[in-house]
Amino acid sequence: MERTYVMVKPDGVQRNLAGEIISRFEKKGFQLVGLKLMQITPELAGKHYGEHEGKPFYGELIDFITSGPVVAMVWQGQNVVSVIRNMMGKTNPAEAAPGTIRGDYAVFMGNNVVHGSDSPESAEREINLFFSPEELVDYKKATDFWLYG
Ligand code: DAT
Ligand code: MG
Repeated sequence: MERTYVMVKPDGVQRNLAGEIISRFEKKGFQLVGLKLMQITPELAGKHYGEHEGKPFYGELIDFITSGPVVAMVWQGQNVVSVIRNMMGKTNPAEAAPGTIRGDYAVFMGNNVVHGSDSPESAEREINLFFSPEELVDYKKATDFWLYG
C-alpha cells in the first residue's frame, strides 16, 4: 500500500488547524502510520527543501518552516500521494479551489498550512528524512474491507 509524507506547517499548528487537517485525511479513508510534533532544524529544512535551494524564496521558506513546531505524519492508502495533493489544493492558496485545505484555510503563498509529498519517490525520501523505521506502525484496520472491498 502506498505511503506519503504529510506535515501541518508552523502556521497550521499555530492556527489550530492540525486536528482539522488530520480529520480530513481520516474521514477520506486513509490510515495514519506515523505521527509526531517536532521542531525542524535548519539542517533538516535544507534537506527537505533541497530542490528549492537557490530560488528567490528559499531563505524565507527555511525561516518559515523552522519558525515553530510542525505535525509530521505518514499516511497510507491507495493512491495516497496524488489524492492528498488534490485534497491540499494548489501551492498558491489564492489559486487553490474551495473545498481543498489550502483553498479553505490559507491566503498567502508562503503560509499554506500543509505539506504533502509530490510523488511516490519524494514520499520515500521524505518519510526516511523525518521518521525512523521504528516510528512507523504496521497495523491492520477493520475498515479496510469497507474501503477497498
Ligand atoms: P508544494 O508545497 O505545493 O509542493 P513547492 O514544492 O513548489 O510547493 O514549494 C514549496 C513551498 O515553497 C510552497 O509550499 C510554498 C513555497 N513557495 C513555492 N513557490 C513559491 C514562490 N514562488 N514564492 C514564495 N514561496 C513559494
Ligand atoms: Mg513540493
